[in-house]
Amino acid sequence: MFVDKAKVYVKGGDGGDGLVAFRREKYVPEGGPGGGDGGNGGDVIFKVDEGLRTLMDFRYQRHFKAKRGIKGRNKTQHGANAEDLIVRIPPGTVLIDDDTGEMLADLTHHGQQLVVAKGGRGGRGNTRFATANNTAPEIAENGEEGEERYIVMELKVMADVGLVGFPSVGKSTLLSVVSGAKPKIGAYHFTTITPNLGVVDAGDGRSFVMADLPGLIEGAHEGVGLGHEFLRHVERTRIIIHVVDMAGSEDRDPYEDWVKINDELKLYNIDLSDRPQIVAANKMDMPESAENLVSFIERVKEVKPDIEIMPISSLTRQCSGTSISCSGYAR
Ligand SMILES: Nc1nc2c(ncn2[C@@H]2O[C@H](COP(=O)(O)OP(=O)(O)OP(=O)(O)O)[C@@H](O)[C@H]2O)c(=O)[nH]1
Ligand SMILES: [Mg+2]
Repeated sequence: MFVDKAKVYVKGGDGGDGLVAFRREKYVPEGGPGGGDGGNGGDVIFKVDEGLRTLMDFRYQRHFKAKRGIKGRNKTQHGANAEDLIVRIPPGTVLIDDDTGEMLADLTHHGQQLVVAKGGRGGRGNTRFATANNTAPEIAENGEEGEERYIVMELKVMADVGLVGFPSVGKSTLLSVVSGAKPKIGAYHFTTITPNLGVVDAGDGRSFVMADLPGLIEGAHEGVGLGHEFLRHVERTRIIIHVVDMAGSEDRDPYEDWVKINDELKLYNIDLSDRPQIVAANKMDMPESAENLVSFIERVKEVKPDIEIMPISSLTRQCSGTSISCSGYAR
């Protein structure tokens, strides 16, 4: 399963306590204060590792605590600082503070990192409290507590191409034809509930990643259906393949479908309206599709004259286009 969301608890290490101690040396009857400072607690750091692709590991391990600093020692020796705890995360992970909902970071590049919970400072030993009036202080500080919080992690699929469209228009079927992926295909809506990724071989030695996304419906930008959950994946794709059911199943009008989905994309994020888009006019094997296609092309071209419309049937694996999008399909 493709896990793309997780909630974890992080806690920086507590600082080590400062020490109250006095020097006890031969021939020095009244040794001064000698308690050292505690060491700092470790930070919890999230760091991007490009070798990771999912948040799967975070389903099993959800608590990340860095070690505490070592206590101060006598003879004014500092306790050691604790090591930071480095947690590896996949590229494309957005980190959100669960309490405030504040987005902390959007980590995309290998090696990028963020301190998600700072370790506490070590407490000062009694040596530091000595003054002219009080040369033998009996006080020392405790180490500060490490920061703690819950963090929501969201992985945005990093794919070159994203398949968008209403439910049941054939997005998963398309992915299964052009890549080795085996997504679930069903005649009912919302068959796909988490994104599926497939690698498409372009035939010239190059390949790209295609993401089959769950179906969108009207109001998705406000969270209707499975709304936001999926739209955020679309944001990360370089090209959108907009799959439209040309048969107009369930009394739908292919042109209206196309307009509605584009509206949802735009309302969610205005930038998505400029994202390159190819229309896959699917289900061309159905009897009513040919006629629908003619008026569809006419109406779409009025709005977007340059858009590429590719008539296909994922069922019979036929494609009447000429570009590489037809690989895997008979012409
Ligand atoms: N006739 C015909 N049926 C198709 C074609 N492509 C897909 N289907 C059928 O349409 C139905 C939905 O296909 P899916 O690929 O699951 O559709 P989807 O867009 O991924 O649907 P969701 O995951 O629910 O959003 C299935 O019954 C498919 O067999 C096609 O080209 N022609
Ligand atoms: Mg699907």
